[in-house]
Amino acid sequence: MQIETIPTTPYNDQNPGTSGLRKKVKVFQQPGYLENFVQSIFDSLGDISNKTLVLGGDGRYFNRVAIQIIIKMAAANGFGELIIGQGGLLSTPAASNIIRKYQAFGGLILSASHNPGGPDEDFGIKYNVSNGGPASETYTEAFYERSQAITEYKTANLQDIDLDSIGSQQIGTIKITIIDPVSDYAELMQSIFDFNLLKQSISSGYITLLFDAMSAITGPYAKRILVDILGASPESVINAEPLEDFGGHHPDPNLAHAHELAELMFSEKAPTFGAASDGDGDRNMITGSNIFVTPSDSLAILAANAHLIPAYSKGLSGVARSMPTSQAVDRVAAKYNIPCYETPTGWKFFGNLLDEGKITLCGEESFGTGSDHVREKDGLWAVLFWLNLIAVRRQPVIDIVHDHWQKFGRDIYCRHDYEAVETPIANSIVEDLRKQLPTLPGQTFGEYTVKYADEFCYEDSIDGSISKNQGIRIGFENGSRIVFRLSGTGTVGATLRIYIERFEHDASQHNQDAQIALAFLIDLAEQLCEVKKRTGRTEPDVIT
Ligand code: VG1
Ligand code: CO
Repeated sequence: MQIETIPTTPYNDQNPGTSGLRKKVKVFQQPGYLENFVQSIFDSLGDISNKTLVLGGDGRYFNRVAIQIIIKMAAANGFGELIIGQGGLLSTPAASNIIRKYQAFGGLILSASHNPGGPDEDFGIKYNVSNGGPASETYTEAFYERSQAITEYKTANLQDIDLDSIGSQQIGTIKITIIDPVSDYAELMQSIFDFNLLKQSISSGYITLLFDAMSAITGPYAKRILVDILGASPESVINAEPLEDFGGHHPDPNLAHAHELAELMFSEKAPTFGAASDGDGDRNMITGSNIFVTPSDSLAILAANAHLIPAYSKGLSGVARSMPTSQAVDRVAAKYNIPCYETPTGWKFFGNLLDEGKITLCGEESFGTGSDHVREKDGLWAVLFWLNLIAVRRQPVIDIVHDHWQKFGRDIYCRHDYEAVETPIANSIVEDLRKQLPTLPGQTFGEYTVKYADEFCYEDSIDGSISKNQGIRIGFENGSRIVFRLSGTGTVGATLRIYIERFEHDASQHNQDAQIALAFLIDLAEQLCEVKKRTGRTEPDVIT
């Protein structure tokens, strides 16, 4: 195996965001761009000689090309073994599981998650550490810093590897193992949920379901688990073939993008349960006949019912949610007398809490839910959790949700996204909000009096690290909140996210449409940030 050292010069934009480095494919295709970033990661990891690296992606355009490049670089940099998903495929939660199960040193996951794919769309790459979770900011800052000073990268002069044949081969100093991307994950799911009960509920017809894989990575996982193992009909998994461009759609599970599923769930032909996942399989959208479950409510409901699931029957050590996620799960934690943590947006902030056993479940408003079984959010896990719940409680989704609201009250919630806003405008919106913060507390708008107005700063209780500027929060005396933050995953301009919530205790008011119930706060948010006025837009691009 001949190792070559290739001279290179830095790119100035290799700063990872909320979840890895995401750019247009064309950016990644520039000479040395991917190589620089991968070498910067390898250079920042300490001793990697003879270590095992897991490698796989969501199958989007450029996945296979990138994998071949990384294989050669991993070999040249001294890794001892590569574990790669067949066809270069691994969902994000499956990669997390493989890293943990095979005690790998880390993993590279190639994905831009819910962002569209194709030659003119997005690609991404992130590094996960040995606990299976996304690298912390200490690492990602080191990767960026290294990328600014890089002068060369190493690659081995190898033939392309056949990614489609399962098995191991030794090439020079490196062993390359191609694995079935699904089987370890399917085994893990069987160890968590009551598969016998699920099989019965499906074969008896009590549960009918539809899962939309959105032409992304979860197709093969859903087919194996839901159809082959649990016996659902083959038609219950739609868009099951991973496509390099996701069929030209956004592989983002929400009512706007998973419209085929959404339409069916609100029709007379609706099955008991409907769900969708995203590009890399870590998100979930949960629906039942005539109801869409907001991710914040879903987290709270899973927490309140976890004792009904075999793996969580002993109860939860604690729960956590990202800051903009609604406070619904806080109410469950208070009732069960378990700790509830509030972290910045992004799964990497849950890692320490999970590793230390402080929390069992955690989630984000952005369709992400997970537990201590891996160190990533997990779309199909959430789907199976809900199915297991329906099977145990023998209640439709709508009743489970309404019961929950009855018991805990409803945190009416929505998020408005303004995408591809010109960066200077987005920055000035945030700066002007920042300037208003000291003047807001004590001010009253209608029936809402501002209790606090600040910028969220997180101190990790385990390692003491501090993450500043994690979103602007305006909290009211009655518990309502408006949160503003800029996305860290977009690739065009800036995306402003506005998160709005209000608690409603009165059960007679629970069945309102969130946009109507939150209309006053939605207007107030505009009054405070003026995004419509400054951009000339009349509506958000996406409402979830
Ligand atoms: C978004 C979500 C965040 C999530 C992140 C990665 O980040 O808001 O909750 O963790 O995507 O999800 P941002 O910075 O754009 O708001 V995924 O499914 O892209 O790995
Ligand atoms: Co994702």
